[in-house]
Amino acid sequence: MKHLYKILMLLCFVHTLSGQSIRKSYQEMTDYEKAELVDAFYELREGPDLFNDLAVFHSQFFNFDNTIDPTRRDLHFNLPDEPEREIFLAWHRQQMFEMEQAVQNINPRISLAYWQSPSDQALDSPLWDEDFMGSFNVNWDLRRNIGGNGPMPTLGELASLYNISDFFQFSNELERRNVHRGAHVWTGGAMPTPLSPRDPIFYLHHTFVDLVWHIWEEIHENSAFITTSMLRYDGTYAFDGETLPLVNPNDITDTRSLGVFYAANGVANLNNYIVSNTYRPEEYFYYQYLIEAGDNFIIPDGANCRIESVNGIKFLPGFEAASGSNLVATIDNNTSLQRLSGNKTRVKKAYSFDENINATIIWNEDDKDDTPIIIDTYPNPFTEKITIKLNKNTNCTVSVYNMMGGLIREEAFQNTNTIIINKLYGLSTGFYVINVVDAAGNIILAKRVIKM
Ligand SMILES: [Cu+2]
Repeated sequence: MKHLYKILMLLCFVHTLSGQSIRKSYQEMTDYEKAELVDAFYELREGPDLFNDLAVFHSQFFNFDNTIDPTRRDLHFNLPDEPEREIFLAWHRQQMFEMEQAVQNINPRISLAYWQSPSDQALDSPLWDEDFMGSFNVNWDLRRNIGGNGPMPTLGELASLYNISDFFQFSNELERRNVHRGAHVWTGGAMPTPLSPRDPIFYLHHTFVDLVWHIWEEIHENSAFITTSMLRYDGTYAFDGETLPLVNPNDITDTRSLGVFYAANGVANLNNYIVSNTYRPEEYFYYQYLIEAGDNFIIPDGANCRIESVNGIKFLPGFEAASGSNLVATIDNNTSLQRLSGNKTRVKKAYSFDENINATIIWNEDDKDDTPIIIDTYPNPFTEKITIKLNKNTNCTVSVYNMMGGLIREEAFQNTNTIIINKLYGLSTGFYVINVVDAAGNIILAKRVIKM
C-alpha cells in the first residue's frame, strides 16, 4: 500500500528532474551555478512571473493596521505585541523553499545561496557583478541605491542574536534590527519596501536570515509558533495552476523537514535525515566542496538520491543506503559544465511600479512615530467644504483661522482618517489657515487655503 502510494506520488510529478538542497554562501558557488541561477531567475519572470506574485502577495499582507480589521493576518512585525500572529521566520523559510523549488524545476543542481551581509559590505563585492546580482538592476528597473542608507549589521550584532534564548525575543530582535533590516535598507530600490521580493537579492538575503535561524535553532532547540497556519501556504492559494501546500509553521522549524542543509567553509554535513522523495522523485545534493554524509542520513528501500561533488564525498558512520534504494554518488571533475540552456537571452522586463513601493516600514519599536500623515487636502480653493485625508485613523482637532489670526471654527474628530469641515459657505472670500493637531498635541497640518 505504501509502495503504491509512492508510485502514485512519482507519477504526480511531471517534472522528472529533481533536487533537494545544499545551500551555501554565493561565494562557494561555481561559475556554472551562478550563471544557471541567474538564468533561472530570468526565466521565472517570463510567463506567470513568480517574482512579482511573491512580491505582490508580500506587500498585500505585509503589516496591517490591526485596528481596522483585527482578524486579518500579516507577515511582519507582530512581536512583541501579538505573538499569536507571529510567522515571520517560518513564512520566509517557506517562501525561500517555494522559490528554490521553482529554480530546481529549471535546473535541479542549483540551490539558493546566501549573502552574509555582516561581513560582505563592499560596494565592489562580487555579489554585485554584472553577471551575478548586478545583472537585474537595470534589466528589471529595480532602482537600487547600494550603500546609500545604513547601517549594515556587524559581526558582533549577529553574534549577540545567538545569545538570546527566548524564541520570540530572538525572532523580534532579528526581524527589527540590522541583521534583517540592514541589507534591505542598504540595497535601496524595491528592497526597503513591501515589494522587496521583486529584487533577486531578497532571496540571497532571506536565505541568510534563514541560516541565522537555523544556527540559532541548532543551539537553543526551542523554536515554536503559537499559530498553526500561514497565509499563502494554507492549502487554498494557487500559483500557475498549482495549489500550494498547507504548511504548519511548527513543522518547518528544522530545515531538514524541507530537505535543506546549510554548508559553510568547504564542508556540507548531511545528517539526521531520511530521503523520502516528498517533494522530488530524486533528491539531488550538489556541493562543489566536501560532502560528508552520515550520522543517520538514511536512504530507505525504494528511495532515490543523488549526491554530487567536485572535491569529494565521504560516507561516515551512520550513513545508510538500503539495498533497494537508488543512490548515485558522483565526483564531477568537469568544472566547465555545459550550460543547461546554452547562452540564454536575458530578457529585460521592468516592473510596473505602484504606490506600495513607497510605503514606510517601521523597523524598530523605538523608531515608531505615531504622528499621522496628511495624504491629501481638497479642494483648494474651496467654496463650502474642505476634505482632509489621513494615512490612518486618528483623534484630532481641526481649527480654521482667518488671516488676522482669529479663530473661525474648531472641531474635534474621533478615530477617523477622513476629516470633512462643512458649512464654510458663510465665510467671505480670501485666505484662511487650517491647523490639524493630533491627540499628542503635534501639529500635523498647517495650510493656507483660499475661499472662493
Ligand atoms: Cu518579508
